[in-house]
Amino acid sequence: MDKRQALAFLHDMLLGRRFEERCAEEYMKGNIAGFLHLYPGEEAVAVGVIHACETSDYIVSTYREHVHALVRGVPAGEVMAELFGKRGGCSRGMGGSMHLFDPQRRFMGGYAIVGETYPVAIGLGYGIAMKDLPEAVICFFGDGAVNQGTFHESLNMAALWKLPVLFVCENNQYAIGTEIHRHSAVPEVYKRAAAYRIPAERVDGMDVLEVHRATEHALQQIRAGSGPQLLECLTYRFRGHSMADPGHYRPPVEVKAHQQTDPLELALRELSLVYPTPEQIAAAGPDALLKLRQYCFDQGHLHEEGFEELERQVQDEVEAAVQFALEAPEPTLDDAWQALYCNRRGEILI
Ligand SMILES: Cc1ncc(C[n+]2csc(CCOP(=O)(O)OP(=O)(O)O)c2C)c(N)n1
Repeated sequence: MDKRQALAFLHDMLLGRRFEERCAEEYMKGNIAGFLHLYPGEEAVAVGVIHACETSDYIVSTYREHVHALVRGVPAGEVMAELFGKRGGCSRGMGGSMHLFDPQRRFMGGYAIVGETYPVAIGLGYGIAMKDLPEAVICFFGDGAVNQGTFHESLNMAALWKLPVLFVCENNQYAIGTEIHRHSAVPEVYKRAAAYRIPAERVDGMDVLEVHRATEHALQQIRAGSGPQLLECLTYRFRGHSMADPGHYRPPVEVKAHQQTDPLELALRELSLVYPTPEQIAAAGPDALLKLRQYCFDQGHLHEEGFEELERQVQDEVEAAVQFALEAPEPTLDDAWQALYCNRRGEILI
């Protein structure tokens, strides 16, 4: 990977982390209402996958989608304004955190319903196949979404019709408080794709370079006309499921312990249900952001001062996004009507 690309990855991962931390602060201040699902820990997936896409590809995401939108190029101010419910938001303030949209950038949501992303991706993929275009659809979903009926229906159709869809499972190993081995008879998500003869790979979702490589490879196959692919990215969220979830179900050194099989370790996990402190999380790793920073240092792409400069630049971007959101006007009643029904020409029907 060349320097320009490595630094672009680092910038986007850092922006994703700082943006989300700021969202938590703004939520506590009351500037953001409703549900808020944050992404710290999982940045390598969004950055690795979306940087491997063309601008003509479509992205369909979940309710944990702020960073997907940012990496796709939706301006941070428009994402923040949407979370604030303001008119300057990318969904004109009427979608909120779980419904970010930017069709111009082919960012097709933002969905609150678990398993809702698959049929949308299938529809987009079908449209591309009918027109025989060299485009693809990225369909993000969580590990908890693989037990929805839509998963199986959509994989079946995608395989049958050879649709250009890359299914990307962000396996952070929890569906709210339920660990994957407690909700899934087949906890290795990538193995499920075999039922539909869809090629699948499991990668370390904490390693942005690996995610990027695997996505590039899968997209090459898709563009060559071989039909859908599935990528399972093993990752971990550092916070609770949402701002309403303190995550008390997670044992103290979870980040370190979750892949260990030592029975003593497992017993301790059962006994001590205390949410890990930020220090424990930082000490335990692996943190994809720190890993990439070290890679940039080792390759000579960056030095300590350069990283500090990047940190400042990202903080400024986040600050500007918050200012934009604070100053943006509220949506009007007219805006609400306009968002209901329209025809293909955008004319309001009610
Ligand atoms: C159809 C449906 N059922 C239940 C819910 C409530 N719910 C919201 S998030 C969630 C867990 C999903 O976990 P996962 O797919 O692993 O995604 P993650 O939150 O870990 O990113 C559930 C059950 C919902 N939104 N939609």
